[in-house]
Amino acid sequence: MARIFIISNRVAIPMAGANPGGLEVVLKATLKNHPCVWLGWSGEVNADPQVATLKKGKNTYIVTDLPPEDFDEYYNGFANRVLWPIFHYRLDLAEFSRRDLSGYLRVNDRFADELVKVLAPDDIVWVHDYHLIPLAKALRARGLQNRIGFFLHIPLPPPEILTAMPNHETLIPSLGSYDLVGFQTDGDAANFARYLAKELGTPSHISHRVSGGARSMRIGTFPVGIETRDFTRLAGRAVKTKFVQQVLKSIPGALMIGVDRLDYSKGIPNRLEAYERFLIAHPQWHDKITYLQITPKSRSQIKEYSDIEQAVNSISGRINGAFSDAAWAPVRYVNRPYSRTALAGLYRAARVGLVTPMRDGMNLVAKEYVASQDPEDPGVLILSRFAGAADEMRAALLVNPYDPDAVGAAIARAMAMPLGERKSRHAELYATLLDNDIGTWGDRFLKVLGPGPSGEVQALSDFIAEAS
Ligand code: GDG
Repeated sequence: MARIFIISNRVAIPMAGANPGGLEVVLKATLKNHPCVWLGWSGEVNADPQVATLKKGKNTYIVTDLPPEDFDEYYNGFANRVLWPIFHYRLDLAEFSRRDLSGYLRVNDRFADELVKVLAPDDIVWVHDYHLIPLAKALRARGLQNRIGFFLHIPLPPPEILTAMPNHETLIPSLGSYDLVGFQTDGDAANFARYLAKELGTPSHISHRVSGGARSMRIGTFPVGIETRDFTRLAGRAVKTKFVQQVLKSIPGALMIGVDRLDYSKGIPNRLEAYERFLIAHPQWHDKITYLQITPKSRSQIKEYSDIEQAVNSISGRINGAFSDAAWAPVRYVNRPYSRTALAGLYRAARVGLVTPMRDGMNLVAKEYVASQDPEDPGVLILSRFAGAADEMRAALLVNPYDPDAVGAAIARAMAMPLGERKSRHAELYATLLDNDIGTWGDRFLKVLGPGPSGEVQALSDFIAEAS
């Protein structure tokens, strides 16, 4: 039986009692339904890097350490200081260095070297995210003819932005070495198609030859979802826990919640400013709303991430300084992670879910918030139009995160929304989530990647036509 090789920057090795990470949740059905080998970085930085192999059930996990220079140049450098900001439309934050690019290519080569040792000819390879764009090219250079797919979890910007990235001419076309490249939204896929048409002349240039026949890359849209029904059940149980009840007892009035990694793409400072505008414009809501922002730290070694931390501390301090009284503070800003159960319970308890990234591939928090609600008394989702999730979640209050007055007005609207409207919006959103449950996402991608014709992938020319 063909194995599925999953390749990603980090590997979520299952351990008893551990909280499943984002990628593990997304890949859960694939890991359950197929024998898989998951290969990636162990998370350890080690001058003498070790490779470890671990078996759990029918799945195998292969993790490699990174030496310090690879960690700096590949992870902190090219992946998170160049690709992450540029793919989130933030050219102003990109810090390019040739050294980082060569570290990035070196780690991709390192992963390719590990893979060729273990891949059999009929294994299927599924590569995840921006850390590993040139991996298929590295594998093809080593003579591999397996089917190889790539899924980008983050947005892909238009060619007008992408072409400002030094060395885009070699990096982006290297995606042509994959058999299938998947995106979160049609807009991302269209941006890629436009890039290829503009930079490479005609779509046919993306075909490439491998010995034994012609192969051409296809592109498709595969929006990531969540385990909707499981999450609803979890939230229903979790809201009754002592922890969630204590949180609710400790605040006067309604709870509004935001949950994001501390990242500039998530728009936390803009969101706090919008809340400040709401508090100024609607004094009647003072001490009737508490905004809980849960924000685990991430990538702390990168300067832009410590800058955002300071900005969020300072704005939340300013709001609390200006509006608090002895019995009420308008903002609770928490810098630590919580368990998935605790989050599910808090989502369910929250009257408003505030999800306003400046740019986001999908945003699973928006989907988790909706899945958590009690259908008889649901809360209201306020969602940025620049999150991939906005394509599907049209019944949310869609907002422009660059317009704090409009986001402030949406908070007021959500707080005052009558039960009937809350229920009908929630029913529509929930039906959308059920339509695109994560249980089928991996199999859909693999079916399209697998041999044989498939009607699910649009022709490149369709995307170009849509984009123009
Ligand atoms: C990338 C793309 C795309 C958050 N805090 C805690 C915690 N979380 C969980 C959330 C959610 C996940 O982390 C975050 O997912 P997002 O989708 O919101 O964002 P990224 O991490 O940026 O993910 C994104 C995603 O990939 C999937 O393709 O949607 O656009 O950027 O599940 O609940 N989980 C726990 N404690 C926390 O404190 N346990």
